[in-house]
Amino acid sequence: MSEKHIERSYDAASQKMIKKADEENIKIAWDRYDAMQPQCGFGELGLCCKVCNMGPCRIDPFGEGPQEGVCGATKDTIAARNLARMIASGAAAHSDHGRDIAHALILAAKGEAHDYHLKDTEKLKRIAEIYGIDTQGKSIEKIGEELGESCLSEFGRQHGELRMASRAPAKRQALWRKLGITPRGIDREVVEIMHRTTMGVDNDYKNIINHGMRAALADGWGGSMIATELSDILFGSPKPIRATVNLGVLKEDQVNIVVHGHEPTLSDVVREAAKDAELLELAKKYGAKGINIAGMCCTANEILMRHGIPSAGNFLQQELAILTGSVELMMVDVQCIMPALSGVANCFHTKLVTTSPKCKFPGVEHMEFKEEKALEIAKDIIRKGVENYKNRVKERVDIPGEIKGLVAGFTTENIFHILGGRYRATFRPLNDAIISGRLRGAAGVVGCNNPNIRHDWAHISMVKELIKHNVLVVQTGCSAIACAKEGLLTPESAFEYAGAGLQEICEAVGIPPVLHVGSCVDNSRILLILSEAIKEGGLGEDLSDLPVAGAAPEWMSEKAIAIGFYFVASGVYTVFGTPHPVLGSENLTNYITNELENVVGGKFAFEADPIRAAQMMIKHIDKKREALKLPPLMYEREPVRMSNNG
Ligand code: SF4
Ligand code: MSK
Repeated sequence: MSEKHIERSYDAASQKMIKKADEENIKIAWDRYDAMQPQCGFGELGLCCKVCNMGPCRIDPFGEGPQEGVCGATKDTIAARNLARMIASGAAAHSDHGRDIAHALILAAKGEAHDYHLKDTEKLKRIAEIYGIDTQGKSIEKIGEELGESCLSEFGRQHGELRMASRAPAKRQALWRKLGITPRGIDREVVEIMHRTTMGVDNDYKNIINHGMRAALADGWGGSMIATELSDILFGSPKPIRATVNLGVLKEDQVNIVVHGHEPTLSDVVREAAKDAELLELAKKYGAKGINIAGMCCTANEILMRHGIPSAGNFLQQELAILTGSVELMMVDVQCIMPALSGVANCFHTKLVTTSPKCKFPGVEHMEFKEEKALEIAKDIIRKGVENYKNRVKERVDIPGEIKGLVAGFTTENIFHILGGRYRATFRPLNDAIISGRLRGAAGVVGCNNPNIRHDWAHISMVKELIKHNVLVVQTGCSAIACAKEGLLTPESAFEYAGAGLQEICEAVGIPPVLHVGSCVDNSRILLILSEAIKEGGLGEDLSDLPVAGAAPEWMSEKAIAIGFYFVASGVYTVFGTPHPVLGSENLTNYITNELENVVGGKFAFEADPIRAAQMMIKHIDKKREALKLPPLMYEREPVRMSNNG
């Protein structure tokens, strides 16, 4: 393996496929990234504006050229507007996902989508209560329909407050009200960003960002939370489940179908359809031993968490999966789907199929998904994959052997049960572990991959450093998949990597030191875990009192910016690997990385070195422990190193 391939990814399976791409002269994300160098400095610093036709305008970062746009906008205004628009896009993406799930729930409840059933009826009633729905004497279907409609109305709500935001601690809600950033309607806050940031409206960078936080909160405590909760109701709440991850989950002797994107609506039935006797028979006819469904990105996380369907990898592995030469069909829905996929698929026999009216590619077959005919459409898609097996070129098949086991499927509710034991569901043992100093605190490590950082390396290095210092880690998205590939998402990994206190807890309760809580919208689960910890008592009154921190070490998506802002606006210190595009404005940079702490209790930091970033998070956790007057940590020594079988 050459230096170049090793430098690009930490993951051995990916290195092999990157090498193969090189040998076959197939351009993939890293090559396109290199070809893009040097990237636009104005864009990187947030100093380019094209919101009106007097522009585009750019501010000279060296102070020698123009310092104002044609309209007079300063670097502070321009950079803040650009950042706020990133929040708007990210919040829109998550929330539109939530809207689609609400729509699917209504169809299922009305009996118009026969392939779906309301699976978690207990949660249905609990969430219905939050929406003030009287459940007495009503059928499950009626409650489901009313809840779906109530959630849908949250998107267009014009007055009042989002109902889900009432789940935050009282002190936090009061602060949001005082600051005027309690989210009203989900769509409303996103639209208002677009209004404020158009030419000639909001020129005060702080005012722009404060509204950005409101829209981000509408995502985390609104659209994303609706997506998570209604998915649990419709597809079943996850439970801890063992599964496998990495390109090695693809099978040499089976039809491989990869489901990629974000939404669980189609992938959940694809999994069902793959068991169809007629399709299995057809696969045999073509010489395949079966039909293998594997996930990619967050669609993978959705079906991994609920059904243990293997994950072929994370964001930067989508092209690499096709490069194995073993994928008959890749089916995509929405978000994080590289436009380059069609070109790479054309180099192999792989069929790419789009399924959402929101996501089409020129020249790529579109098989539109409709909830009303979910299973039928899923079978049609699989059939296409099965029929494509005969076109597989055996000599080009090259599946890296790397594969790891993991435990996924943790949620706010089941952590509650696991910790409290069988008879008394409670967060008490978690709070007590932190209060007594056995656990230092907790961290959420989430987000994407980005060719500007060695693939997976930052996630894995950061998480190892955190657990070594007795910080319990919760993860979502591509970050969770990265750490799963390193074996960190198994209970056994505690013995190898965790500090002594965390090790004790993992051993006593049988959990991994790194908990996979789902897809990107499931970051809302982390908000609720934090809220439950406050409710349990002994760790302060507000989320900003908790000894916790967040991070997105390899972020690339606008959605990561929205997530970052809803954590910061909820009071959480959050470290990003590479900076937001704001460094061209010293004022804006100072506002979000410094002053914001006095406003909302949380703030951002930017640090590319994952170990240093982890240490910054640990320092912050220790600062919070001190403020809570918690006793010193029980274990400051290095972790006990034991082999997996010892
Ligand atoms: Fe230039 Fe102002 Fe128009 Fe932006 S809004 S493009 S800074 S004139
Ligand atoms: S899929 S948003 S690359 S985490 Fe959610 Fe991964 Fe980031 Fe997409």
